[in-house]
Amino acid sequence: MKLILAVVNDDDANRVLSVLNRAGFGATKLASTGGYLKAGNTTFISGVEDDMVDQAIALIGQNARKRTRITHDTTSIGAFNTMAMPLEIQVGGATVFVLNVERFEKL
Ligand code: 2BA
Repeated sequence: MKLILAVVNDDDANRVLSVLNRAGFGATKLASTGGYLKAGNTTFISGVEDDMVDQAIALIGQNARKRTRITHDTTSIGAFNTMAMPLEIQVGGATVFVLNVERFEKL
């Protein structure tokens, strides 16, 4: 068994959860915050059998869109001045980790 951790945009979270559930995958939805943008996102935890991992990842990928965000990076000018420079970054569709599960119990 594997544990999938998938970080997706909040706007895609309900659609991702629906397709996972419809396909028979159990999932837990957690509210999370991206460390870089410091904006809300959603992290799914899903325990899946080894031979189902690719299907779960495909469903997540098909339902999580890439987005462009503008952030403001602070740049130093000389010793004292700083100014916020607009910076375009691409976020998502999904950041996915797959971990081995040593033991799985429902008690
Ligand atoms: P954030 O950390 O808020 O990152 C949002 C987007 O900002 C990232 O999109 C990436 O395009 C950009 N970014 C992140 N760190 C950067 C940096 N040091 N310099 C320049 N740009 C940077 P994604 O890569 O699609 O990541 C989306 C979210 O997935 C992240 O939100 C974070 O919550 C999670 N994530 C991404 N990589 C991760 C990792 N290695 N470990 C844990 N969580 C991760």
